[in-house]
Amino acid sequence: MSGNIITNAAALLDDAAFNAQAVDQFAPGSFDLADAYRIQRASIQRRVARGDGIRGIKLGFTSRAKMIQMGVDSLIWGWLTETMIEEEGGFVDLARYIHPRVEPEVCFLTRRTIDRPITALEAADYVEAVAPALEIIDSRYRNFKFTLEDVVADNCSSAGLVVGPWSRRFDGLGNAGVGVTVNGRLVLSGSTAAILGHPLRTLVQASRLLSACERTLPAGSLVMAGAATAAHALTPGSHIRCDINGLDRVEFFTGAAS
Ligand code: OOG
Ligand code: MG
Repeated sequence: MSGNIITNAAALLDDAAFNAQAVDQFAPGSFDLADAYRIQRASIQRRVARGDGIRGIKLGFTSRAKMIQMGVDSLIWGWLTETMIEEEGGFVDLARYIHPRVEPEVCFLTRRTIDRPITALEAADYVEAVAPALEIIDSRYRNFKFTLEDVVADNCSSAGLVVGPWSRRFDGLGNAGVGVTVNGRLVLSGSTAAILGHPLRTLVQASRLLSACERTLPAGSLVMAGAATAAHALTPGSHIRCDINGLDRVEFFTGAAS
């Protein structure tokens, strides 16, 4: 694919995110997966050029529930930046988003630079702390409709994240109950076991994906492990809370409809 097409697709998706305006998916076969990651990288570089900073990475489709909801069955990854971080316990302005959905996640804070493929046995050693988190995903494609290549180019629908209190309690993380309530009503429930069998395995996958594209992740980065359940559409005037057994809880509010 010519560099020009990559630059143009990156600009289109970056503008769509910046202006919270949906765009059509690309015509099937417009680009392959390798080019989709090039488009993703180029769109993130535009953010960075505006003064945004890289804070870590996210994994997507690490659970069957997510793969089934979105009809995509490969693990994907994208970048998390400073401006995506929403205040825990605060108000999230939905006007910043197109058609936001929320999903429960486990977030890791890394303790060492990930600069090579690591094994499952090593994974815990790379973690400084773990927190319950809520990811706000917001596909830039109309109707949240995309192919694997489309969603990768769109930085895996990354839009916002709310990270709860950090903890160093890792036992129980392999099979912890996960519940999301909206205005006190349970809307999503599952287990962290749904995330590749154990959320720590996402670090193994992340290390392989990073190595494959010759990138490293510095210590002190965030790694979002991917949702344990399907995602839930966000509406104004809501209190969203996620509880993960053995970890704390994480919550935020959406503002009133304007
Ligand atoms: C793509 C992002 C997937 C996850 O946790 O699996 C993801 C999407 O569903 O729009 O963030
Ligand atoms: Mg997610």
